[in-house]
Amino acid sequence: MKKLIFATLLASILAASPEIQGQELKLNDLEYFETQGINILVYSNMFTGGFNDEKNAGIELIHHGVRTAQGGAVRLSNTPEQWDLVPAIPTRTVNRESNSIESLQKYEDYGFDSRVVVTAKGKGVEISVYLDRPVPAELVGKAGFNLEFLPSQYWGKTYLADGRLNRFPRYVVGNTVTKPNSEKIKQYKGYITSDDRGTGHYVDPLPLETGRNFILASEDPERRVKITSEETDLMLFDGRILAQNGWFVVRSLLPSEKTGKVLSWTVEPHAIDGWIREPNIGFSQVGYLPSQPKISVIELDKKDTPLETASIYKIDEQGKASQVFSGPIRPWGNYYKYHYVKFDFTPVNTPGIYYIQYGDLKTNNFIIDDTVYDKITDATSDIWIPIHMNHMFVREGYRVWHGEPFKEGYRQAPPGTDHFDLHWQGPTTDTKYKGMELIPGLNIGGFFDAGDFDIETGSNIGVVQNFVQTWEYFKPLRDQTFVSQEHRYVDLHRPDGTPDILQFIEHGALNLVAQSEIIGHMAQTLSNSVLYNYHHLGDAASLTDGLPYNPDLGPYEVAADGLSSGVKDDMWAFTSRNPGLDLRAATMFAAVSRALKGYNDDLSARALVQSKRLLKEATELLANIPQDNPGRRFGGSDVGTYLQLYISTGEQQYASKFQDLLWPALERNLNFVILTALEGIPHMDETYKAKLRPYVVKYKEYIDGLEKDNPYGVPIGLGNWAGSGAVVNFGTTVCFANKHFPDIVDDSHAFKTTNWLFGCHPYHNYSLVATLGATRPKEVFYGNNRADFSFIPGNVAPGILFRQPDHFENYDDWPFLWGQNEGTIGGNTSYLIFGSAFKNLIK
Ligand SMILES: [Ca+2]
Ligand SMILES: [Ca+2]
Ligand SMILES: [Ca+2]
Repeated sequence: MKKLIFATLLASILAASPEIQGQELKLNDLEYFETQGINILVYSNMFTGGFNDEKNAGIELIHHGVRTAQGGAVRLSNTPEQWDLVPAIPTRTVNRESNSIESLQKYEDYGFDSRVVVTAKGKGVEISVYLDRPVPAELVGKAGFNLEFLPSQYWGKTYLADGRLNRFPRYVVGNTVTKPNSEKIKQYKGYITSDDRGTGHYVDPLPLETGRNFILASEDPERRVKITSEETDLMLFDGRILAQNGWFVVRSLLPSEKTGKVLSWTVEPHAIDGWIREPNIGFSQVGYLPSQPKISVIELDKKDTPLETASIYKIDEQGKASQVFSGPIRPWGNYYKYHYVKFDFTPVNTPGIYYIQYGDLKTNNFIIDDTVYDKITDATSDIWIPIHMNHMFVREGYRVWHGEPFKEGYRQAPPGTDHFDLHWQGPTTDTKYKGMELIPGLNIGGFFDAGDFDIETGSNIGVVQNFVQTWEYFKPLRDQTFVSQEHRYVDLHRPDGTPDILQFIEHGALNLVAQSEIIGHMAQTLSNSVLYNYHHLGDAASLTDGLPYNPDLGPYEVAADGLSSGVKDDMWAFTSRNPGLDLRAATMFAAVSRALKGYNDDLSARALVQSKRLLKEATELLANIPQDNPGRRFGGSDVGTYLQLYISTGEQQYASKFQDLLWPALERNLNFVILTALEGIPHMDETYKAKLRPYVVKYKEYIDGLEKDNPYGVPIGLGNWAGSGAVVNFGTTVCFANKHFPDIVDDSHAFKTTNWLFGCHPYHNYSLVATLGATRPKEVFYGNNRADFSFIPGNVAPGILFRQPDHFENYDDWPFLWGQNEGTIGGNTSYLIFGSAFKNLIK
């Protein structure tokens, strides 16, 4: 009876509420369709072309706070991959009268134009495709309209196709056919993403279902979407058949020989009545020092009403929780999509286990103790970095992370090569080697770039410089890794009597010295020659067959002596000379020479020889570059290069050059250059430090300005690669500024960086570092084990990615967006410096 009264009461409330009746999608001021719980974006984010289809563009759906669909566009295949063609979208017109957004989509290779119009229609949108001329004959049966759904948000859930019951598969299992390559739509720049094993056929997935009415996830009100199509069949495909980063694709083919409105879908995402996004309570998952500032930033739905107070509970040894602190919630304001408030619990300073209670929500536990930061770099230095040692066999306990990669070495990249990872080989080789000739001796040392397996020379130079800096500033003697260059063997968690960081310096230097000695200057990169092994997921040692390519053999043939093969999979050295890069290498070699003296005297001496030679040659080459071409003048070298040259050589000319470049650079770009300026202090005289002081004062104004810019007080990047790197750099700068100018920059600002990295940031509150110290680190990263939805400990994710026009995001159930989840050797060694400087600061 009681229940009945309640239900009647509820019904009358519902009937009276205009909120609940008015769930129609509206075109808002930011030019997307919106109702509470639903955002439909129409080309707010474009296909960039750099890496083609990054699964980050097109018509997108943000459904109850999660971006669950993207890629809505006219496409030429069932389940497009990263290197499949994407349409150019030169125009996007917002029409407020008709509540619609219209775009022109062009495939220039085929002279094929279409118009996609998205119109708000009740609780959903109508998506229509218009053609002025029929689909070109070669694209009939290929051109269609696609919309892609995020597998991790739909697997395990049901879908209905014209009433037929189905379930989205957790792992890809589906049917395919093969078709002659002549029928395949060419890929970006003619590259081919798969190895057809000489069959001349490509794989084409078949649909899981076909129908006119689809309902996705009937049982889940947060994910339910209804899609209906009037004239054309809807097909559902599983994009993971061709590529592990594929999505579920809903698709209709465009009809042949028709013009006008040729396709019309209605897409209705369900909106939960009165839905309000759960607050995201940001705090440090690694914990806090008793004495440090402790401020939680709470991210709220703009429709949410902030509470007056929040509390801290302490958990005792019997597991009993009791409230030990309550404090006011203070407003900060709106920042993009959400509203932010802060909760300061600095007075809580007794070591122990705690959680935050905000209304009904309680966070997971965190620790307050003097030791919380002691281990923040251990996973990075003990695990992530050694796993990324190239040309080595890497073991950990029972597990082999990878065998010895690239035993066949590297070949000279042919002149005039334009590469898929944004490298190129100029019109000449700039070496004594001919295109495709083996360059012996390069398969030694070096670090994998990131989630891929190439050696980016510029990045490796920076990495070795980072290691030397860490060594010279902080002298970490930590030894948890066994490294045998003789056996090309690495074993984690096995001390061998040598500080690991010296072994990392040596390992990086072995490759870079080899480049300089053998090629005569620095290569741009040592990278893949074929696209199907560039996207390799798995053991790096199986990326190539380990045998040198022999043109006398047929495809896939192995020589009778077993020493060569007809597989054209060998890696290439891209060798176009860049004197700016050589200059950076010269400074790094000088630093290496200092660091390795007494540990590896031979390599130390060789590094010094290369340093002097490259310095002389690069200086001459740079002098001959026309002065009216300032962009080319430094070509990768920078202010810091001249500081390092001065530190290494003691020659006054480099100190002068450093200062000549430094002061104008500080005027132009204070925030980026000031760290280099601070690093110069121990090597310059007192007047230098005095001259630098006003810039540090200006930097302090910048730090204060960040407090007004965003609720987290750190520099937040809005680019296509999220901004942890800039936050790490900010933290390192604060540590160095505090060291030299403690009266201007106090140490409390450094905690903004640890807070951000360890969980106090938008979208969720997980630690962005795959580290052992956090209660709740992120669970998936874009490492080379990403297909296993896993991570490599110590990785720092780029983190919180901005999507136009107002959405911050970091998927923790989908590793495949590199701009959110990939860690790089450059970024992770920068984190090593920050962590070391930070631990030094709090000592
Ligand atoms: Ca790379
Ligand atoms: Ca060691
Ligand atoms: Ca090979």
